[in-house]
Amino acid sequence: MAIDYNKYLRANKMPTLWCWGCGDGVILKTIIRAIHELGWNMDDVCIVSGIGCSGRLSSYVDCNTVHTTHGRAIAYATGIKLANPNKHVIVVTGDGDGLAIGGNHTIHGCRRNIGLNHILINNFIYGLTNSQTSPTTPQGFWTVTAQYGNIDPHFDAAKLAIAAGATFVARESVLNTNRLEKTLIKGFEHDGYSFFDIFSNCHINLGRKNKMGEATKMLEWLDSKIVNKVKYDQMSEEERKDLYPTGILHEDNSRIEYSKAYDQVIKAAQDGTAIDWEMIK
Ligand SMILES: Cc1ncc(C[n+]2csc(CCOP(=O)(O)OP(=O)(O)O)c2C)c(N)n1
Repeated sequence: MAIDYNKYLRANKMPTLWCWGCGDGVILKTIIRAIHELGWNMDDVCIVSGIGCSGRLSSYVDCNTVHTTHGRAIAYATGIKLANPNKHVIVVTGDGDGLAIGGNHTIHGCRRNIGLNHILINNFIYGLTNSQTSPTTPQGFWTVTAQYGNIDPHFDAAKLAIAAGATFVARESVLNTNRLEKTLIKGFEHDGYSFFDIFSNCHINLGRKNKMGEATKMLEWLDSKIVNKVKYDQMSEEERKDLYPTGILHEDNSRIEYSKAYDQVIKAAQDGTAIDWEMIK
């Protein structure tokens, strides 16, 4: 049955402030589809976001929402999850928000394995502030802060999340929303830190300033950068160069979710119950 999106969106915030065709809108719609499919009660959902075009996303959804400060969304979300361990907490950040100014928070959220669903909208640029270099900007690209072309090597956000300890790590793009929806559902159901590196288009502040004059050119560029993990795994090192695998890249169900471990600390403080280190380690 068709989804009644009005049930999920704040009518008084429409239309969105995003540029026409921005991937943020595609991701917003897909998050709603995933929540709908899971049958979550919106009173049990909290969406926390930082600052950036991506940060606007929380304002558009009719549930508990917090539009926080730049780079600090994970810190707010951690507090919300610890106080409400049974709620579904979704965090939305940009690549600048979640990997530059907020990079530390992302690393330590992953390390703790706290049950957050971290959607990193990776558009390879600081979009809101008009094209400054971000940690994922490809080398050679023009940005306001790299007028001769960006020389900085870029971060692989998914590899970073895996190395830091996230127990569900996936990469998808706005080009395939069916896959994106399925992956979001799997990650939302995961009990631990779920990290989604979602490749998105910013055809206005990245594409058209980098010889991709039409919006579709930026989508074609995105398409040329990704390959399904199954195919990627069969490729040689040489063939993999400059390509990113998509799909679920890492899943580990062996570690305790952080708010469950924290619950033991609360009990220890309240009535002296000994912490079960077997469970925690
Ligand atoms: C502490 C602080 N530093 C800088 C800014 C300015 N600022 C706002 S958004 C932003 C970057 C946004 O880029 P990104 O996180 O990649 O998100 P996008 O807009 O591309 O979605 C910056 C630097 C700010 N609001 N607060």
